[in-house]
Parts: sequence; C-alpha cells; structure tokens
Amino acid sequence: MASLSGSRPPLFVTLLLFLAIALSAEAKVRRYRFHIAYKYKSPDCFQKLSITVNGQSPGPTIIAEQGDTVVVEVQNGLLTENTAVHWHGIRQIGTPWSDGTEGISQCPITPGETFVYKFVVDRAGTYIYHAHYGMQRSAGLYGLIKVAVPEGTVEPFAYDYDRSIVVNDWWHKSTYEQATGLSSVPFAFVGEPQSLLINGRGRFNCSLPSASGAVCNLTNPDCSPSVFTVVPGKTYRFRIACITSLSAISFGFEGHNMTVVEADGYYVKPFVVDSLYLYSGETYSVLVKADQDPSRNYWASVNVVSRKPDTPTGTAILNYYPNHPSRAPPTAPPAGPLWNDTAARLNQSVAIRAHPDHVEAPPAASDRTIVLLNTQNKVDGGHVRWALNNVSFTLPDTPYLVALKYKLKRAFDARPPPESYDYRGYDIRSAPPNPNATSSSSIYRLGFNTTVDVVLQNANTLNPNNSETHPWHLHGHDFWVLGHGAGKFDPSAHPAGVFNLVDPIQKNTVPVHPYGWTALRFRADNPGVWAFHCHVEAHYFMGMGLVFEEGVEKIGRLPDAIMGCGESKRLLRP
Ligand SMILES: *[C@@H]1O[C@H](CO)[C@@H](O)[C@H](O)[C@H]1NC(C)=O
Ligand SMILES: *[C@@H]1O[C@H](CO)[C@@H](O)[C@H](O)[C@H]1NC(C)=O
Ligand SMILES: *[C@@H]1O[C@H](CO)[C@@H](O)[C@H](O)[C@H]1NC(C)=O
Ligand SMILES: *[C@@H]1O[C@H](CO)[C@@H](O)[C@H](O)[C@H]1NC(C)=O
Ligand SMILES: *[C@@H]1O[C@H](CO)[C@@H](O)[C@H](O)[C@H]1NC(C)=O
Ligand SMILES: *[C@@H]1O[C@H](CO)[C@@H](O)[C@H](O)[C@H]1NC(C)=O
Ligand SMILES: *[C@@H]1O[C@H](CO)[C@@H](O)[C@H](O)[C@H]1NC(C)=O
Ligand SMILES: *[C@@H]1O[C@H](CO)[C@@H](O)[C@H](O)[C@H]1NC(C)=O
Ligand SMILES: *[C@@H]1O[C@H](CO)[C@@H](O)[C@H](O)[C@H]1NC(C)=O
Ligand SMILES: [Cu+2]
Repeated sequence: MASLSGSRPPLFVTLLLFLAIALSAEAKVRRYRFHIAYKYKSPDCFQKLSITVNGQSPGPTIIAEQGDTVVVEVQNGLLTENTAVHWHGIRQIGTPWSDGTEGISQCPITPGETFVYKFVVDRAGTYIYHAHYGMQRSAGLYGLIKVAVPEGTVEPFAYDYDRSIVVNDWWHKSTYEQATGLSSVPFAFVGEPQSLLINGRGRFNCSLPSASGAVCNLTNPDCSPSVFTVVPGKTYRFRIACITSLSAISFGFEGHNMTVVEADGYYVKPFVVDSLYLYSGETYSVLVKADQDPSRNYWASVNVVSRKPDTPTGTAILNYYPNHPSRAPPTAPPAGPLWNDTAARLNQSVAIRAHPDHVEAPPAASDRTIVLLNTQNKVDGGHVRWALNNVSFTLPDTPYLVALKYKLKRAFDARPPPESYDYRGYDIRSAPPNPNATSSSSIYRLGFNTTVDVVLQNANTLNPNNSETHPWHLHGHDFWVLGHGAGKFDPSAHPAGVFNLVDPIQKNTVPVHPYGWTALRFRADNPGVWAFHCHVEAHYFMGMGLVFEEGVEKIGRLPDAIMGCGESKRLLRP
C-alpha cells in the first residue's frame, strides 16, 4: 500500500486491484482425489505394508483458506478392507455426513467404492485427516490440513516461513495382529512402538535380532531423515501435529526455544518452552528463531513420555543454511524431559490460555454435567476393555446419524448411558477387578444449543499402580478447557475455585493426565451425531468412547452414499 500512497494510480489500475482483492476474498473450492492403497514402505528402514494416500504416507497436505470448500474424492483401493476418512478439527457445520466416522456418520466405504467428502473449512489453523475405521490410522492413513487466514488478516504473531511437522509412532507388526491381540483372552498387547516418525521418517536399528529375516535397509531413501532447512536470523512457524496411535510425546529443537502461538486452530497466549508435550490428535504452532551458531546443524527430536519408553528418540535435522542438509549434528540427540514427570505435563496443560486479543468467553454456566470415570474392565468372559462409568462402547452396524434421523429403532441401545458414578466413594488409585462391566451402543442425547460440561476423571487401570494418559477428542465442536487437576475432581469445590472462565483455550483434543481430571464445556449447537473418544487408537478400539446427539431433527435429507449397511440398507431404493 505504501507504494500507492504517494501518487494516484490510473483508474484502471485501481479497478484491477479491486477485482483482484474481490476474487481472492471469494471462497474457493479445493478439490483433492485420494486413492487409498496398501504399498510396501520402509518409513524407518524396515519394510512393511502401509496404507498410503496416492502412494504416500503421510498423505498429501490439504491446503485451503478459511471459508473455502474442500472436496475430497476418496477411492478405496484397499481391495479387501473397508475404510472411512475423518477430517480432524473440522467441525462439519451443516455437513454432519462428511465427518468420516464409520458407524457414526456413515457406512464404511467398501473396496473399489469412491466416497466424496465435501465440507467448509470455517476456521484457519492446523488440522489433520486420518482413517476412522478399525486401526487403519496406525497403518499409515493420515495427513495434514493447513487452513490459512483470509487474505489481509493479521495474525497475532509474525514469522518469515511456515513449515509443517507430523509425528507418528510406528510398529512392525500389522494392525491385524495388533487388533487380534487386543480382542483376545488372554489379552495380548503389541508393546511400545519400534520407531517414532517425523514426517513419515524414522530409523530402526537393522542390526537388531528382530530385523533378521526382514527387509531392513538403512540406505533406503524412504528412511533418510526429514530435514528442516533454516536461514540464520529468520523466524519459522512450525505447525506440529501429533497423530500417534499410542504415545504421548515431547518435541524439541536442540539448543532452541519455541514460542507456542497456536493450539488446535486457536491463538495461544504465547509461552516459551524448550520442549513441548503433545498428545495424539493435538496440533500446535510454535515460532523458532534460527539464532544459534550457524556453523553446524541441530537435532529435532521426539521422545515418548507418560509410558515407560522403549522406543529410541525420533530425529530429524534442523539444517542451518548453507550447511549440508544431511550433515549430522555433532551431538547426541536430546533425550527429552523425564518420561514420568506428570506434574510438568499437567503444568503445560494449565499454561495454555487463549491469546488476550482473541478470547471468546465460554457460557457462564452449564445446563448439564456429565462425569466420566475412565477405567478398564473385563467384559464378556474376560476381554479387557476400556470403560466410562463402567460401560464399554461398541459401534453398531447402522450409523447413528441414519438411525436417529430415520428412527430405526433396533439400530442401537436406546437406554441412556450413566451420567455419573459414585465419585465420592470411588478409589481412583485401586485396581478394581470390575468383573461385571457392560458394553453398550447407548448414546448421550443433548438438548439443542444447551451448554454441556464434561468432567473426565482418570483412575487406575486393571494393573496395580498404573494410570494412563488419555487424549480426548470431540467431533463437531471445539470445547473450552475449563480446568485440569491432579487427583479426584471435587464437584463442590473445583467449579467455583479452579475453573477458568476468563481466558480458557478452545481445543478439539485435550489430555486427562494419570490419576487426574480435566473439565471441558461446549455448546451443543451443531446438528449431528458426534463421537467423543480417546484418541489412542487401541483405546477407542477397546471401547473408550461415546457419542453425542444434538438437533438431529434439524438435519435435512441425508445423502444415500452414507447408507447401505445394517438397518440403513432398507432405506436405499432397490
Ligand atoms: C544396533 O544393534 C546392534 C546389535 O544389538 C548394536 O551392536 C549396535 O550398537 C546398535 N546400533 C545403534 C546405532 O544403536
Ligand atoms: C539398500 O538400498 C539401496 C538404495 O535403494 C540399494 O542400492 C541397496 O542395494 C539395498 N541393499 C540391499 C541389501 O537390499
Ligand atoms: C530459552 O529460554 C530460557 C528461559 O526462558 C532462557 O534461559 C534460555 O537462555 C533460552 N535459550 C535460548 C537458546 O534462547
Ligand atoms: C521415573 O522413572 C524413573 C525410571 O525411569 C525412576 O527412577 C523414577 O523414580 C521415576 N520417578 C517418579 C516420580 O516416579
Ligand atoms: C510449573 O510451572 C511453574 C511456572 O508456571 C514453574 O515454576 C514450576 O517449576 C513448574 N513445575 C513443574 C513440576 O514443572
Ligand atoms: C462397576 O461395576 C462393578 C461390578 O458390578 C462394581 O463393583 C463397581 O462398583 C462399578 N463401578 C462404578 C464406578 O460404578
Ligand atoms: C457378577 O455377575 C455374576 C453373575 O451375573 C454374579 O454372580 C456376581 O455376584 C457379580 N459380581 C459383582 C461384583 O457384581
Ligand atoms: C444458541 O444460544 C445462544 C445463547 O443463548 C444464542 O446466542 C444462539 O443464537 C443460539 N444458537 C442457535 C443456533 O440457536
Ligand atoms: C504401589 O505404590 C505404592 C506407593 O505409591 C507402594 O506402596 C506399593 O508397593 C505399590 N504397589 C505395587 C504393586 O507396585
Ligand atoms: Cu485412552
């Protein structure tokens, strides 16, 4: 604008400028075609069948601007497996059938079939897409969605370049083998991941006995490390997404601090860390200044936290231009913070607040509070399952959206699930056998546009002295994070004494820490049927989830493409 302010430009130049601005401000349609297929890949040098999008894992990044419509044609080329793809963090306002949650918003996409997802990306920010069928996310079906602010919008921070990082954990055993173990009596757990991948790249030690007989080749270009090249003196925005199946992680750039500025699409009151904790399903943006000794390269490193690690540090190279990109740093990769420092992780959760200039205050009170005890139980002859208030979630054959809209009565258990449990009497530190826990497909029906509080109370698992971290993800909404605490939630003291109603961050995924509690609030104002579940792939698979319904009567005709399974078969014209 400065160049135009001195002398007046000719009229046609002004008109052209107006036209250009008008065109760029208009929402665009971004079209993608995803061919989903198994391919042999060696992301950590060890060859394995992976689920790919257009031959890649992670799949291509979806790039759009706030307000755009994204259309993704997903073609299932898996030959012998169904699929469905979820757009994580996109609220699907007005398009609840595009949420991609198999059994909830749609029937699975069968082999050979193409399903078209169409939705508006209504908020700028960093988001994810991933499979929402079986354990396919763990097999490699994931990628990023980057939504830019509208042209001319100033963000509350400045940077020179924008880079993306997606972190995943990786096993050498197939997801079939993993799922079978989780469903067996006795229970068989695959164990800690073999590798941590940064942008789909890691490094397994091919000399280990477990690699013998496998194709494991350290010079395979698939597993050359990810490189982030930086120019000394410049500031970088790194968008970091955690899409792990199991692990909570710490992420850092050796010798550099990071200023946290965005979380799940919301601006954060900036805070500085040398290592950032991330939980599956979360995204952050951090600013990093390339202000260290430029004569060498540095590590980007990822470590497992919260579970006793048995996975080597995942690494990438922070390459100071003009050093050679693959020149290894002269140091050992940072080991990260102590894995079992729960207090430090709780501290970070509490530190995340809305940016002062972007506070959207939550409703002052809620209409309903649902308290969810997170435990493990044994169900149906000794199957280990996760449970909420003693109920383990099972997906029905008919998607809830179709069942509720067309009143298909037999499609799921219509009795309401428990709203609470005896939290005064319950000992969260004991390992109860809970032999008679139940499984159910029952759901929580919410009054449209009411305000709902959910309190997640963590507890001991079936193993003595063990409580795990659970990253809880809500579909169809962002929620306000009202508070976190260690130990038991106290309904008579914490809402008045601890809840932050002043500047809580809004998110779509939040952890509940071991033996701790987390409280969140949302407005049930998005007509649809929405999953709320632990984002640990195996935990959701083992029943750690539930479904909310709101305003389903306000939804218009559902697309035929989401039907065809279970009770919904008979709705399709022959
Ligand atoms: C890889 O494993 C072999 C066999 O256990 C061991 O001797 C070697 O030190 C390991 N290499 C690295 C880089 O850890
Ligand atoms: C390992 O991969 C490299 C690069 O693709 C290739 O040249 C080499 O032959 C492979 N080694 C083995 C043992 O397969
Ligand atoms: C990182 O931040 C800490 C405290 O905020 C400071 O002491 C330290 O010098 C910073 N390190 C770098 C490399 O800027
Ligand atoms: C954390 O784990 C280490 C072993 O990895 C152990 O020595 C230490 O006592 C543990 N700390 C706490 C607070 O549990
Ligand atoms: C928690 O954060 C505060 C500052 O916000 C710091 O003083 C304290 O040492 C932190 N505690 C842990 C356990 O990290
Ligand atoms: C769960 O069910 C078991 C077995 O009926 C019972 O002993 C336990 O108290 C229940 N737990 C809760 C939190 O309701
Ligand atoms: C569990 O159920 C069995 C049979 O239904 C019953 O005999 C037993 O008392 C129950 N146990 C608990 C702890 O409720
Ligand atoms: C929901 O309620 C809020 C506050 O009462 C109101 O401002 C808003 O318009 C309502 N939204 C809908 C969709 O009814
Ligand atoms: C559990 O932890 C308590 C103290 O926190 C300890 O006294 C007890 O021995 C532990 N039990 C087991 C089975 O590790
Ligand atoms: Cu979990």
